[in-house]
Amino acid sequence: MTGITFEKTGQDGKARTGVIHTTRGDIRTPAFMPVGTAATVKAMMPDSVAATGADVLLGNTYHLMLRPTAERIDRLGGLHKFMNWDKPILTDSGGFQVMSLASLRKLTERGVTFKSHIDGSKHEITPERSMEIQRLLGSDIVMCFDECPALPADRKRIAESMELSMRWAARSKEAFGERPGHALFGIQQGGLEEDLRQQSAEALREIGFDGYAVGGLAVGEGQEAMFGCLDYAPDQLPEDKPRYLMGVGKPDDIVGAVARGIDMMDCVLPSRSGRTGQVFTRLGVLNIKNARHMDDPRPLDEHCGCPACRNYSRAYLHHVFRSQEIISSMLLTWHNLHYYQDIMAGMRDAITAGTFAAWQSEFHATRAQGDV
Ligand code: PRF
Ligand code: ZN
Repeated sequence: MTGITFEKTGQDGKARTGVIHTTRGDIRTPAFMPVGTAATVKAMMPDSVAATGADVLLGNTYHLMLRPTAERIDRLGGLHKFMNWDKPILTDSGGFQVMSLASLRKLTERGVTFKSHIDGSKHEITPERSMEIQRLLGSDIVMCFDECPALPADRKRIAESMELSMRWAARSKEAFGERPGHALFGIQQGGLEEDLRQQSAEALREIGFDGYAVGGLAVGEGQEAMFGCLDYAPDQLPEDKPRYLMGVGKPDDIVGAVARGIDMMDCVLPSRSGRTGQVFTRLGVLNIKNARHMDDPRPLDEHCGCPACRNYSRAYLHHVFRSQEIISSMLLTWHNLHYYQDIMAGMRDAITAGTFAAWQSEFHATRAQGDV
């Protein structure tokens, strides 16, 4: 009994729709999880994040262990209370962030030691420590501790890394123990090698998890290679459990992943882009910094119901971006997150209606018109 169950309610081709029931509420799938790395989705109040349609947030072991520390968050009543978000939280396990952010990293069978990117202090994460940190944070969905090589990498390196991640997956499961109401997800690795992905899937299935992630993609291989891998990787994972593609992606990556059987995704792109002036719309991407928006009375996207589009012109958004006003990050982040959630809702409805292929054609055709 984990208290977290996945109910598949529809399927159209390989695309699935359903609900993950948790003690903190339902997660409608396909689900996009906004990233709340440092116990905040930057520039957004929690109520606003929920208003965009997000059912679940992603938090990070790596950042929170360094600052303000997992022990402090635990003393203050856990991450949900600390950041005032009462819906589900999924936490990543730390290894991937150590590899991309920390310095003086040393990887051994035991785990990884590294120096903090914040103050240079020395730390260690092992599978056992990652499970302890995620328990102290109180996240609803806990990720196994894994290692993810950057691509391209040679087959030997990918195989050894995958095998290490599978030993760490077994240690993660052991250390996680029994936690009613909390779920543990395994993470498949194996690069772009179909047989290594299959071995990884079998190892994870043997251990047994509440959900299964596809890790090790969107690490430099490009969309075509990623889709090539997603043509088989989700099929290798259990059909009756949620499948989560980690760290993806652009709107067309997300649609392509769902078409291939993925149920959950997370990415900093909509929130980070909101702060750098990059805006995702139905017609494609625009940059609000561009001078052509200076006199434009139109909203970012005529069809969007977000506060930025209902109440403000491109001219205003251009002005506040150029003036480096804080409201610029707030409005653009809100719009981007709203747009991502609109895509997810559109896909869920289309899968339920059995019209996903038509929805996908329409999605691509609208964007191909250009001239955002
Ligand atoms: N493993 C973990 N977190 C991740 C990844 C991974 O492979 C990725 C790869 N895109 C993003 N975040 N634990
Ligand atoms: Zn909008």
